[in-house]
Amino acid sequence: MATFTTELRVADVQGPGVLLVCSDLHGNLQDYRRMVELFRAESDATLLFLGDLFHGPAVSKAEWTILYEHLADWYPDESAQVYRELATLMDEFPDRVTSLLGNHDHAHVGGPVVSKFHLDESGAMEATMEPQELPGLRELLGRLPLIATSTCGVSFTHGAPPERHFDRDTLEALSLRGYERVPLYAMYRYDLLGELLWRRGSSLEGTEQFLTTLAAAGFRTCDVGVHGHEVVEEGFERVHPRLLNLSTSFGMRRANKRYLRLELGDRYQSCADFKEGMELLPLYPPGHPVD
Ligand SMILES: [Mn+2]
Repeated sequence: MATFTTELRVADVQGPGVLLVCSDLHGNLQDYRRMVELFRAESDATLLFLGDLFHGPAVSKAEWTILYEHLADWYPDESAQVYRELATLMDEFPDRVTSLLGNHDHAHVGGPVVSKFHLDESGAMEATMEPQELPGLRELLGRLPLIATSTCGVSFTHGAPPERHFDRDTLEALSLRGYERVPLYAMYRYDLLGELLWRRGSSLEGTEQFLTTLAAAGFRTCDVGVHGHEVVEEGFERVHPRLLNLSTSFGMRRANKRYLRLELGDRYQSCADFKEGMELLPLYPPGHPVD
C-alpha cells in the first residue's frame, strides 16, 4: 500500500500504488475538493500538495475582471475551509495525505509576512477563523515536511531545488521560527529553508547537485525534481531534463490546470518521462462540468 514516512522534514512515498501531486492551491476550495475526489477514486494512492495551500483573492468577481481576467479565472478565497478539510483528511489518512510547507504557509509559523491580496496574508486569513482553531492550524503547518522523495525516483520541493550543500545536521538544526525580519527578496539566498520555500528556478547542474546531496544525506536516490511556487500558465514546464515546474491551481486558466499522477512502481528518469495524458493530467478534463 502506498504510504508516506517522514524523517527530518523529508517525506518519502513508498509504493506500490499511485502518487497524486497538486501544487499551489492558494485557498481554492473547488480545486482542493477536486484533488480529493481524484484521490478517493484511486484504490491505492497517496496525495501530496506542494505547499502554498492558503492566501487567495480578496477581490470581487467584478474587480477581478478589471484587474486579473487576462491572467486567470476568478475564484473566491476559501483558505480557512481548505485548512479545515485538509486537517480532517490528514486525520483520516495520516500516512497517505500530506503537504510540503510553502512560503505562504510559513508566514503562519515563523516566516516573513507575505503580501498578495492583503498586506498581511496570514493575519487576514487567521482573522477569518475562530481563535480556538489557530493552535491546530499552527500545529499542522509546523510539522509539514519541506522535501519529498518517492520510490519512483522523483523528488518534490515547494520552490525550485536548492543549490546549496546540506546534510542531516543542517536538516536537524532547521527551525521554522525566526524569519519574521528577513526581507522577502533575500529569503531565497538566506539559508536552506529560505531557498526551499522561495527559490524560483534551478539550473540543470544545481538540480543534479540537489539530488546528489539528498542521496548523500541518506535519503532516497531520485533522478528528477518537481516544484511549484512559480506559476506556469500552461500548467507545466519541463525546465530541463531533471526539473518539472507544475501548476495545478493558482494564477491560471481552469483548462490549463495540471496535476501529476505517478506510478510508484515505475521509475521516472527525466521529466520527458512525464507524458501528457498519462502522468500530466488536466485537473478538469474537457467536458467536465463547470459549476
Ligand atoms: Mn510559493
